[in-house]
Amino acid sequence: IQDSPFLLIDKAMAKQLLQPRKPFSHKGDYGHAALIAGSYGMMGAAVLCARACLRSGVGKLTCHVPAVGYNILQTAVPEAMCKTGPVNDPGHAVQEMDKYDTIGIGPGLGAHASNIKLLYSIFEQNRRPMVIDADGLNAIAQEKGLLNKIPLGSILTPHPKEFERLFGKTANDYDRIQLALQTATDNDLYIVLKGRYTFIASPDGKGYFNSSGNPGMASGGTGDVLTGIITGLLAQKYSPLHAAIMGVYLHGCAGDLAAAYASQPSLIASDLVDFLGQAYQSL
Ligand code: NPW
Ligand code: AMP
Ligand code: MG
Repeated sequence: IQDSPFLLIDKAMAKQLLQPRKPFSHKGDYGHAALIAGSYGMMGAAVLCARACLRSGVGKLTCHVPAVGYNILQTAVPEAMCKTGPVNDPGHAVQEMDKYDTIGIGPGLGAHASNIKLLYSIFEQNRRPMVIDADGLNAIAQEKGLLNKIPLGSILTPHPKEFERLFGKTANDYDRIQLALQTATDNDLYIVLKGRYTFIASPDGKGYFNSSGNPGMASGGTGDVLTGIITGLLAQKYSPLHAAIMGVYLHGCAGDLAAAYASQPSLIASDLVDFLGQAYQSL
């Protein structure tokens, strides 16, 4: 077991990684994150992602949403700042993206052809590790040239279907894990392959299985919450590996606490945000 490249993410590991708040710190010490998320009909994904990012402990958050989502975001998440393009523009304003500590992109963006141009622009402006999820991943699957433009050390968070769109079909779970490890190593990326036991493939060839979480989390929006948490941790200067480990553990732990408080069937993605504080407290 000692030589196994696979490690288990449990409470002890998360506890070891936890960065306590410093008494004389201020919001500038906890990073400024940007989220590029949401579209007409999927502003819920942006709201969940933003609320999770804030609850993860980020110092400041700016959400880049389409103009149609401005009132929604500002009302649902008053703690976040908000940027939009011109009214009637369905896209996201993405100037000066180098001023943030990190960026999370993808939840609820929608399947627009313009996402490809959007990602090229972000990757040109920002070379720091960032988080890519959902329709951000789908855009890379469509335009494979984007893969080697992703900032090194970035974190990709596909569910199995998104993984398949990106890297192709595999015969079984074991092959998928091997492909994730190979891809992480070849491209210097972290791949968070989501599922019952979420697997993190690290570019050094190590793999990590998360132990927290439950099937109550098989419900719309829970992945958007994970993206917000990991983005917030990256902004707080957790290394990409530690942000991914801490993120998946806290996310699953919040799910377990929510299910214990009520039930698995009734669990909704907002509950994960609401129980994130208790997940931190449990460490
Ligand atoms: P099936 O057919 O259900 O069995 P998509 P999405 C499959 C936003 N959201 N294991 C699944 O299979 C997201 O952020 C907005 C195996 C189906 O074929 C995205 O931007 C919300 N297969 C956008 O919606 C709340 C699995 O993948 C396909 C799998 C689309 O994201 C919801 C579905 O995946 C949502 O988060 C698994 N574990 N999981 C909002 N409130 O605004 C999925 N599949 O087509 O990428 O759709 O994941 O819903
Ligand atoms: P997404 O499909 O992007 O909304 O992501 C779903 C999230 O819920 C991921 O973080 C999964 O790991 C988690 N999840 C989904 N189903 C289960 C399950 N059966 N057990 C534990 N976690 C799950
Ligand atoms: Mg998702």
